[in-house]
Amino acid sequence: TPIIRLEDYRPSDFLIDNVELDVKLHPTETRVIATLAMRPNPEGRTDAPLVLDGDELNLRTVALNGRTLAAEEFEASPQSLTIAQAPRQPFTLTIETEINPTANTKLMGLYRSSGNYCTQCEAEGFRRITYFLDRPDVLSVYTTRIEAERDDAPVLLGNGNPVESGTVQGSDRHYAVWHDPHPKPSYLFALVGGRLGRLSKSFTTLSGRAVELAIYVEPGKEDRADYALDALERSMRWDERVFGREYDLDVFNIVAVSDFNMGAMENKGLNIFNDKYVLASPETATDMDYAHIEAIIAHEYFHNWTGNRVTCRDWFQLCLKEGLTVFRDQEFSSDERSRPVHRIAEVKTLRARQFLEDSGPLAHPVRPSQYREINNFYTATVYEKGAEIVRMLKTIIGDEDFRRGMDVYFERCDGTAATVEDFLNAFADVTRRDLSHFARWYEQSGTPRVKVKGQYDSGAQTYRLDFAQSTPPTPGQPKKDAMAIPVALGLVTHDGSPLNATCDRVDARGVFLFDKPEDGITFMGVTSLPVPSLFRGFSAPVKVSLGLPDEELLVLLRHDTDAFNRWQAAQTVAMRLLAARSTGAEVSHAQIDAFSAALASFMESDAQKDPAFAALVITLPSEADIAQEIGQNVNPDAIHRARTEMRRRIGLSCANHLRRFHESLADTGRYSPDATSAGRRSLRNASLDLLAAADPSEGESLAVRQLESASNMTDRLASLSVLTTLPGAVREEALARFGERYRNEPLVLDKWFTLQAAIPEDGTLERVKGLMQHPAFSIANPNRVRALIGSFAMLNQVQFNREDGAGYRFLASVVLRTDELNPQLAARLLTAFSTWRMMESTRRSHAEEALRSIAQKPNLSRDVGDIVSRSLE
Ligand code: DPP
Ligand code: ZN
Repeated sequence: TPIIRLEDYRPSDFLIDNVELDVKLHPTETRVIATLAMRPNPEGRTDAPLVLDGDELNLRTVALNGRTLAAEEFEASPQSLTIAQAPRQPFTLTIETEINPTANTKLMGLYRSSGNYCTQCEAEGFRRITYFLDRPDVLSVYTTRIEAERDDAPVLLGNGNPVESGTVQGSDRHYAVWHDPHPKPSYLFALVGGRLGRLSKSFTTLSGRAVELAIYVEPGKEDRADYALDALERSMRWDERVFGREYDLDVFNIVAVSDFNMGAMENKGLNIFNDKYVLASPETATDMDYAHIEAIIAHEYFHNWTGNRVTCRDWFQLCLKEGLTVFRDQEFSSDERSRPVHRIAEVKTLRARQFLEDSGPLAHPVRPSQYREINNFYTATVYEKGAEIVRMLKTIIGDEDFRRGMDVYFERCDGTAATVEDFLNAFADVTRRDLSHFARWYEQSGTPRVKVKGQYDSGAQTYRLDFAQSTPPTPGQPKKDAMAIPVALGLVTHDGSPLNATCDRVDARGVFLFDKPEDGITFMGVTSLPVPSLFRGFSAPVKVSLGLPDEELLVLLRHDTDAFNRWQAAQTVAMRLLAARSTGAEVSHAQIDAFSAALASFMESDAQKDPAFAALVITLPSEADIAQEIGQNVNPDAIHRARTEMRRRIGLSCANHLRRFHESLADTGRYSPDATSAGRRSLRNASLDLLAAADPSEGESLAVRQLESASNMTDRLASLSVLTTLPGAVREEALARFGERYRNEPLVLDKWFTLQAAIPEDGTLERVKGLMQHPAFSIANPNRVRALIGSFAMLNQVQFNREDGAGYRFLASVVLRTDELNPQLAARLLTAFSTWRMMESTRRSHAEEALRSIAQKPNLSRDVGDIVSRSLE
């Protein structure tokens, strides 16, 4: 397959100013008539043929300025439509295609989900509806007429505002016409037709525009959309308040569908969501589900300005909208919830997904320079590291200049398809700073390592910090440059008393900009030996090594003013102990006891003040995190044993605190998804987990009692999760009853699939295969596949990475099967292999064999072909 390169970008030779679509919906023979008002692009080539993109299309007729073209006047295949002699002045092209939504299992373009019609066009799905210049720098005004059988699809939705609807004379069909006045790229097109329930609310924007907000769901589930609707309203207010951005249409519609490749999609005025990120009730959704719904509703809404009003020139600029919009949704969630707790959650995700990606064969820059399949670049690097870059920019230039730069960016780029350069230029102009060095964050892949050494001079009362940075090689980038790394830092005294130290290299906001391979800074007026608190709030996406002994790090847990670094200190000490234990290094009981004692004293003094934070502090790094820290010759069994043993030790030495939390934070019967209530539940359930590790029989009886009495899904699922760590009849019976109770709730059964797929025992692979036969499982539904197979491969370190290779062979077979139906889904599953090179040699060779067995198959999709070949490179 060809490689597409950023350096080869050139503007489109033609433009499409106006699009009129006439879509006659039919389960297997949908007719689409596209009338395109086109003209040559003044910035394009003057002699170029007109080449429109297609994908699996069936062309019926094509007409130029109203005249039907004869067969020799164009060239058509399912993949393209070429007119060699296109006019050099404005012209109208009318194209009729026929498509089969029922046969569309790729879930790209127009397809059916639970009997409803819906679309997904990002990145290149519009070309599966009609031939088009399917690239984000071609912006058009769309008018869409949708027609369907009234009984089959009573609800008909399109982008923009509704303009007309009615009955088709003499038939049982009806139609609706939608007009979107905002020029947009084709990837933001959407339509929906189906039988849907509706929940709505009126909203008035800051400047007084009346907007009707509506969420469409499976009929009967309207009451499960109220939290999403509330989150939408809060997002709209927040964007007005924090970024000065208002909504710009008369309606804002969200539709929840059950078959969806992504989380959600920001189509103009018509967001389409995976129902997992809309539907919630205390009985069916956990606190984490509520938090995700809030974040994703906000994310897609925020795209209206960062993505839609200002879109991307080409797909290399994906981070321009995604990184920025993730940053915006993170800020929203931080304002709506607890900022430090949310920051820790963000960083946990970043490390688990992006650092992992950056250290393996799929590492790529935030703005890639080449791709074979763009669907494979909707990654943690583009999204999460992309957001970290925006955050660093804000840290470096300060809040006020950041807001001014954003205003300039919106003002300059509104209505255009922009680039990362356009974005950075707005900030460079506002601050008169040269941001060219900072821009390297977009180009250079890999996670920088920062080594820090501290030295105290008690005579001079100075404290010196020496920094050195390096970035390991990544695919295509053997040599790395030094990055511009903002280090937010401070010094902490051993007893927590304040210190009036100063350093002229640290700005008023407490930030040192470390932008050379090596540098050092000196604090003056340091009256006692301090502990440095570095990268406060995780001010840069780097890995830090600082040779402080455990007891000094634990000073930070006690006394740092920065909550992130308090948590980080505990994690660092835990990680040292876990990595050492996992690799057979000597760890004294005294070391573990000292750590447990520090946790116990933290629980004593702090846990009640902020239970959500406390829950994070007492939760050990995951097995996958430990594997990443070890980085080579990984034995997942040894990691599992080490972590289980450490949980047991902490559970034993902190049992009294843990029991107290579990009792005092008990379910009140009145569920509220707010962050404070959720935090209490998370501490309660983290306590239960450690108690069960320390004393399985006590844990089992507590968990069974909680499972039976829980009044909400969070507590119920947490207790079932604890039970899955305790083999035996009680667990099996609890699982069976849960499965029976929720047999008609697919989203709840997904959680049940996930828990079972994650059981770290030898029988799990057979269990997973058995669950694939469960009536609720479907290989064609992405949520089901991710819940069962994805969880097995991504969460179950010991069983996916079985020493006999059976886990790898199983995943390979599912990938091949899925690839025939849904390549995007298959490629996503396949990324579970990205850790294979860090395994010990037996596992490594089994994994390589499994990957080669995939690579050898003929007719792989471009999605899977790309991931498998990069994984083996
Ligand atoms: N739907 C995906 C997102 O919002 C891609 N745009 O991130
Ligand atoms: Zn997005």
